[in-house]
Amino acid sequence: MVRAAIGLGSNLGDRPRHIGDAVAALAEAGSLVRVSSLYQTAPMGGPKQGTYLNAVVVIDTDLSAQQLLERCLEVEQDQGRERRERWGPRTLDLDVLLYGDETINDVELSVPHPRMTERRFVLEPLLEVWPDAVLPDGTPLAGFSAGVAGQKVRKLEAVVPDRRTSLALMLLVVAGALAIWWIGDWLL
Ligand code: GSY
Repeated sequence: MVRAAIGLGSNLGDRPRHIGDAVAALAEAGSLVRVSSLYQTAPMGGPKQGTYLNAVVVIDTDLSAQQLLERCLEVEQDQGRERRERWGPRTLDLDVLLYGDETINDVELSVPHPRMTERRFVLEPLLEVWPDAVLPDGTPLAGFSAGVAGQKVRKLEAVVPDRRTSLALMLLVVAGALAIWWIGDWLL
């Protein structure tokens, strides 16, 4: 069993859905350890294009690195990704960022992902869910955060009201319904 980190990105179509569906599909490639929040991020490189949503998942998997890459490509294809332009907009992009402490330099797969330390849209969600992640030579990834701090990234907080707010909203709805009923009754 190997612990791996996968980066997810989408800037076309229903972005939260593409990311959510990909997380569900990746859960079947091993056992999900953590899923980061969604991050709204400014596009880096390529032509002028829309804002990305990015996230990172950490999984424990029995798949080899090559099998994991193939699984990622299948998930991208399943979600209708068209590879049109290098660095261009995409419905879904999955990158194997880390695969245990392995360094892989194949034609199709480079791990650790060669540009991960330069990209806040990768580092920030990764460190949220795996704060002590390290490169294969033991260098802590947290050490690269300061260098990417100028890049625009916004963590999207889940909009779940706390108990007091939920109660207040419920009371408001009940009071509104009673008021409508009472006014209706009075008018007739
Ligand atoms: O490498 C992934 C695709 N990609 C992204 C991305 O996922 N997020 C942001 N913010 N910019 C990007 N540029 C490319 S290419």
